[in-house]
Amino acid sequence: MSSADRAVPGGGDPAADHAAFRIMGVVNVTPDSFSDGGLYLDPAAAIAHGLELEAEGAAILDVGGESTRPGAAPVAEDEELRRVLPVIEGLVAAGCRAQISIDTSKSRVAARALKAGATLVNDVTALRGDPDIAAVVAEANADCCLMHMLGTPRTMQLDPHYDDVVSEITAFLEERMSYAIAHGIAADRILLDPGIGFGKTLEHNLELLRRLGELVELGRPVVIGTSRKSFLGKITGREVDGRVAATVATNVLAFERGARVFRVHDVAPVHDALIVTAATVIAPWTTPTSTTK
Ligand code: HH2
Repeated sequence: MSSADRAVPGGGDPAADHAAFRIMGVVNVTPDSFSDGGLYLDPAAAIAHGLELEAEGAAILDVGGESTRPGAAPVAEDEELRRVLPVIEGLVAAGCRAQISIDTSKSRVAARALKAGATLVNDVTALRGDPDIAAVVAEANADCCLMHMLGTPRTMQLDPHYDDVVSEITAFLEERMSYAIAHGIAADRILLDPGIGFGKTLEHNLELLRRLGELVELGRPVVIGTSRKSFLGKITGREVDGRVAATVATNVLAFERGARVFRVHDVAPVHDALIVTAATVIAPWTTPTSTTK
């Protein structure tokens, strides 16, 4: 089934569900990502995986060459480029219609990826990691996802503490948005992400999901990334490959609370769950064949 003929709210118009939500499918070109490390290191495998996620309903493909799992070692710039560029080029050459996102904190990787066809920079440091990255995003007039992280991937899970996790992250994202705008990035290009699992305990993650509406009030689309993460394993007792249902639950809940972009590994089940949720909570659902009785 192609992405164009999926059933969506609005009677079959794919634009309708993209207006309600956008799924960002994860394409990790890494040996060490926490749930799929090593599966798509070969560019051909990563490209095929990205196209499959697009066919399943991903509106965005997030291509990453450096793992951010707790304790992950940094990757050299050349190696990161070697991993991601052939994949972005291959997706473009294959006629991929999904927006291509580059998951990086390095300005040179972002610049080369944007030149190759990416139009979104997903920076888990929210433009704090590389002083030149904001200018690269601004220059390309690209979209930009600003994510909250406490510390670095090496240190973030060492006893994270907040007085009020939601108001502190809201203030952080507001400040990062001002920084981005001051560096020439248009406000309407910015996406905001609380960074589930990045320097947060299980309770912090749940509190963020519960009070997501406070982040939505910042006025930019909120991105949520719960996919297969360890807090879901702590609650369900399941290993990474058994966390799809838990991932679906958190994404449905986040949608209902106002999130609009969903970064996931398992696109098909999340897409089905969100079209049903969107049909229920947003648009009146009418099927193309429905009759009025
Ligand atoms: N989570 C991960 C990586 N990048 N970007 C955003 N905006 N939001 C997230 O929640 C997020 C992210 C971690 O997931 P994954 O890419 O599967 O793992 P790894 O970092 O180990 O490659």
